[in-house]
Amino acid sequence: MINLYFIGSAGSGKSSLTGAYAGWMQSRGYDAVTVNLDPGIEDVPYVPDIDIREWIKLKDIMKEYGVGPNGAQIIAADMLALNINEMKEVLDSFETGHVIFDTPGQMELFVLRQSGKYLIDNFDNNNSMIGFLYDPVISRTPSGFISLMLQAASVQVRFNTPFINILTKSDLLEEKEVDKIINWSKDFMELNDAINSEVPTLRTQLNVEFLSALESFGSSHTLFPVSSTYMYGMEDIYNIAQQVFYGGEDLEGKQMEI
Ligand SMILES: Nc1nc2c(ncn2[C@@H]2O[C@H](COP(=O)(O)OP(=O)(O)OP(=O)(O)O)[C@@H](O)[C@H]2O)c(=O)[nH]1
Ligand SMILES: [Mg+2]
Repeated sequence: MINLYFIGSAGSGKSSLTGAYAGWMQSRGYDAVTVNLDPGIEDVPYVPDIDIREWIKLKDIMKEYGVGPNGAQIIAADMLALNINEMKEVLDSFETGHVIFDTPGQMELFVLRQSGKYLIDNFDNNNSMIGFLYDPVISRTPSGFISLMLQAASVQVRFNTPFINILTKSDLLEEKEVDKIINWSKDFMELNDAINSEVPTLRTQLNVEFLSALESFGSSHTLFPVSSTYMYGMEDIYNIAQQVFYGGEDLEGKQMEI
């Protein structure tokens, strides 16, 4: 079983991608289960098979603890850990090959507080993978792009699982802009030139060594452009997951054939 967690800054497209990717998988005849881990979500762009709101509701927490929405999010994040066993039981009943997790909007609550890590570890860390989402609007400038790289690195340090970097909503960018961003992810000299022309004063602080440290840190930073609206790039996510866990053999595809 592969557990894929979509993690990214608020509004980066996690919920839409969860729905789009699950839909793509189902259209190919692959089995996939979706899990909503965001207790504050209101309009879910898919029908979650498992939904944290069955156990935790943000509005109830606000009432019970007399806190606002932000305080309630923190309490909800900590409460997540208490419901893991029950969620796991429901999940086991699906007997599925793929589980797609939509994580909460406030990324740091899932990434930094103990319960996110506890959840990933308990849902089988050996088969977990993180899809880190790069917001296209932030990725447009070299400084924004580097900030997201740093964020991705901090998520990787925290969870230490295989990683795929995804440029979401790429339909919002022009094709040449997408190419430029993908190039930055592959060629650090280009990114270095770009940041130096954007912010010349950074030349001394944020130099080639800094970028190459980031480069050597991750196995790969290559970004894969996707669009949940136009349903493209889904195959890349699937192929990477197959490669990471089954060495490139499409085992699930084979099972389908049998
Ligand atoms: N054009 C375009 N818009 C998209 C795409 N994916 C998501 N969006 C839009 O981006 C906004 C945020 O998408 P969500 O999927 O809710 O993002 P999220 O990361 O789950 O947001 P939070 O959970 O609130 O942090 C919504 O208005 C979506 O309609 C895409 O591929 N293309
Ligand atoms: Mg969401």
